[in-house]
Amino acid sequence: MPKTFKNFIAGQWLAPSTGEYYENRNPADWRDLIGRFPKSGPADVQLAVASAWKGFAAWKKVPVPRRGDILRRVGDLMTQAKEGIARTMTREMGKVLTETRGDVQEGIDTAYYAAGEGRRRMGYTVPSELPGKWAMTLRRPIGVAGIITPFNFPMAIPTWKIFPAILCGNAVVFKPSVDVPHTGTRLVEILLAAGVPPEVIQLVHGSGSTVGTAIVAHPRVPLISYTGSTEIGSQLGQVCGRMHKRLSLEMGGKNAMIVMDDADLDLALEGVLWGAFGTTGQRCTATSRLLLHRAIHDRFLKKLVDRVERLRLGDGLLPTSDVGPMINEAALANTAAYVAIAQDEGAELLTGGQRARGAKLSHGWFYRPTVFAGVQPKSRIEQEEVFGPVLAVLKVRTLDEAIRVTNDVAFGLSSSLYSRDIASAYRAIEDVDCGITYVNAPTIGAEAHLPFGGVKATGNGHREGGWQVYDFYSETKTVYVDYSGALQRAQIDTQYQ
Ligand code: UN1
Repeated sequence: MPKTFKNFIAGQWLAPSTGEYYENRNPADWRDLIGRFPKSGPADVQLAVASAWKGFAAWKKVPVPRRGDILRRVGDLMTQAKEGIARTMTREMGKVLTETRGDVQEGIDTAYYAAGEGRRRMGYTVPSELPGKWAMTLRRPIGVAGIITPFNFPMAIPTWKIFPAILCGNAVVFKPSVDVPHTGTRLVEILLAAGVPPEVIQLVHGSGSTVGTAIVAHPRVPLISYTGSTEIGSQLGQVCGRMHKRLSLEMGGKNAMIVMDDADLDLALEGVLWGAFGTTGQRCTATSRLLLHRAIHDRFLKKLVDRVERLRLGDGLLPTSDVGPMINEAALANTAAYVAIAQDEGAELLTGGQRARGAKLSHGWFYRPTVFAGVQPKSRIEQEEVFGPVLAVLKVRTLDEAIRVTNDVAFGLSSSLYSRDIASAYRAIEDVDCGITYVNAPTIGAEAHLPFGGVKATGNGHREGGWQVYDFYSETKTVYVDYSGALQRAQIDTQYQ
């Protein structure tokens, strides 16, 4: 009998007000039913928000280093549970075990970073322009944060948001993707076991259109952090703009890897395989365009296709699998639609381009890793995010042209250059319009203690990771203390006679 899961609201595991549930199934074999999860409604969000404010009232008084201690315990518990969580994640999300282990590790790193930040929540003190007066800043929590996360990093991305939110003293209403509710549940269990007070974290399962919308539109959720599609992000931007909410958006990418003629080609080959087909291409940072210098174009492509054809598709829990399934039927259909678009546009299909079938694959959402060559700048397959295992290859003549093509898309998340020439490397670092540039590494591989995010249609100016994210989850208060005993007027009484 599959388990029926609950929300965590108002300090208890609660059935949804709707009484409705949905089935969560393994994308590698949909006959494997993981459990039934709540299809919550607006009333559940209402209760969660009210409870979170109660949690906030007490939590904001807890000294920040103490909050950090709890996050350290969160990291310890995640370390102990790492293998189990990774298996849970692969079963519900599909990516291979080595990747889900990395995903949990990113959560652990984020927890320990947050623990350290507990002793470093910095304001600053500067001299005032007037005598007998002090000028300084401090950071204050904001209230309740609504956190809405995608399926592709079921542990890492929620931790990027939840850990800094609670370290800063906020309470959280968390809605994980409907595709990965089990991993979201494991995370909340760990937070509670580590000592996060029950009303500081609320877990509300359900769809973006119902639960996500209710969180974003709730007048008492002043802070929203969302990772997902650019289309939904723009809608959230409108609502949050109208309601004066603080909003952090992390959205699409169309990340390019440039391989110059002086590159270490074997290294670049390993890089593109990992960048394009890791997580079955379902990363915002996935390498989805490959820009090959014409001098190495043909020979690189030949090797690439050979290697892509040898990637082994299969259940991510098996050590023999290199690439897991896609997340669901809609994702697979979307990828197939883009393959058709690319073919209509005249791109040359070198390998893949169809659903993978076979004894062990026919009950899962497997799509063959796909490579298109002869892709034209400005074509849809070159411009639009696929979020699947599809790589578009373009031929370029110069670094200038490569940088121009790299930049000529709506998005600006990640980028990569393979070259042995230091001047080329610095050109790319300076001129590529993206939030992240890798030199001699693929477009993926962000680390928890560095800022993560993009420019243009990828984001709205915020960063996750590093210390920058702590600014998003707190307000600055500026404090002036005048102990001179006299009225001193700034800008006016500043002249010494
Ligand atoms: C994403 O691409 O959706 O950079 C997030 C990486 C990960 C995070 C990626 N650490 O590969």
